[in-house]
Amino acid sequence: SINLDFLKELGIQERNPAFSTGRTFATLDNSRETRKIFSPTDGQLIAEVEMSTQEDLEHIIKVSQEAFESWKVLPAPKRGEIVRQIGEALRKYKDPLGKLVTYEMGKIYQEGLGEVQEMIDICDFAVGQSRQLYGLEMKSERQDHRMFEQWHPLGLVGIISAFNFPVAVWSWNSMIAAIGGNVCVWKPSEKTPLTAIACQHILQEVLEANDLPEGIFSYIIGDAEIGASMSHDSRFPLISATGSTRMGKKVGAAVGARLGKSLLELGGNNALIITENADLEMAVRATVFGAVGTCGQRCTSTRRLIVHDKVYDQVKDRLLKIYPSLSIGNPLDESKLVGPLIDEDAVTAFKAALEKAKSEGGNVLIGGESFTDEGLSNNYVTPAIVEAQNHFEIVQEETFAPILYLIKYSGEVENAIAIQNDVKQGLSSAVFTNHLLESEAFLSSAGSDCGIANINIGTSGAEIGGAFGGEKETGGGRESGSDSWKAYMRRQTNTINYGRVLPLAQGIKFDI
Ligand code: UN1
Repeated sequence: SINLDFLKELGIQERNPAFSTGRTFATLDNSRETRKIFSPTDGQLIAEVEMSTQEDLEHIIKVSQEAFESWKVLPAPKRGEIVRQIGEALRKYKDPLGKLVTYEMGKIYQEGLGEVQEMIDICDFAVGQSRQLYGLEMKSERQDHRMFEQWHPLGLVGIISAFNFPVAVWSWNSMIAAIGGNVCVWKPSEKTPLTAIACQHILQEVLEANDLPEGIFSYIIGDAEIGASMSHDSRFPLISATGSTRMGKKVGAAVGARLGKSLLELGGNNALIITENADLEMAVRATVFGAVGTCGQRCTSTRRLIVHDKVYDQVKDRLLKIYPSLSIGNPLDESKLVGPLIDEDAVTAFKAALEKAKSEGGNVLIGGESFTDEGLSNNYVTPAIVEAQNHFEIVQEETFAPILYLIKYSGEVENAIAIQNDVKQGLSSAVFTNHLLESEAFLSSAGSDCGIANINIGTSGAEIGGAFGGEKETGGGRESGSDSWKAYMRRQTNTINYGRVLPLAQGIKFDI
């Protein structure tokens, strides 16, 4: 049995409050519905959370609206200073928070730590960004006129996050939104509420030390109905949602119906291409991390491997040697590389996908079984490799599990790119090649149609400094680095006449 002291260190109790507006947490209330959170690692009950009601949401919105009035006028670099302190606090709690990510979500501890590192990195990034919320200056066509643009905060930003990156994706959104002067309401996945509550305890320290008002950072534990209420509510000018395409279509439609803004980070169906000019050893390593890392539950996970026929057998043999040696087991045990799926439904979906692949003519080469060992939950599986065709219905879908579809191509790299692009999703993509013409073709406007396109790097594991997101059914949103901050701001164009006459644009004469 493992030492659960990290739960206490992070403020997790047996029963946890339904929401918090920052420093203040809702008082526990026995009349509330609760949800029991079991660890996917060992099946043990970790804790219970109370579920929020519509009235709670209403309360949080009111408090957030009030907080926005003071937060938006605080100079951006001062907001950056708060985020700097949050980054420091996260450094302090990196180990316990990484452990909780692992215990509640099931990714291996190295990846749990990596996720907290992404949070720390985005804090550092946001601190710098807080002094760089640049607008452009344009040259006016009129004499003695100055024209420029400014970026102002939007207001309440609703953040709906997924179980697979339970804390990092929230931090990408909230830290960037916060330096821009917005206030954030976070609805974490109901599968992983404890990591959100732990983050709130970490924030609480910083909010208290700086005597900040309630409502700058809130969380609300709720089901899909709470998410839907947020999406329909025009008091949220922006909803940022991460999850399945099915969920994103609902959120996008609800927000769109009120002409609000949505930032959508949805499913991927990411391919890695191995050309005849690839360093095969590197390509295989990247493939394995991409396909089985996080047990295939990243939106950037490698789902399709498109291999040139000249090296196909070699790649296949190599993968079939490596897969049986992958150590599966408790992700807190640092000798393991593959942890569990999030829950038993995910195991069922994994097996159903493999059945569907077989029925469409796919050939399961390895894996696809449940994996059991003493002290483990029922959520462990052996990662699968399936020889398949790109047009299979199941290959066209994102199954959030470690299934790698092996697809053969021949001839030029353009043929592989055509296969890669022939899915509805457009998040991440990669090619392994040491041939300049192939890599340039892949990155050209006729190449990969994804938001992320890598050369000699796998599909997953993006750095926070770039804009993260994808095209087509991935939803089009961009989060994290580059100029993603603009999504959390409204642009205002300003023209100032410092002359003594009133010339009209376009040379229009209008003498009264
Ligand atoms: C996700 O799976 O939702 O690029 C985010 C990656 C990570 C983020 C994944 N940095 O794989």
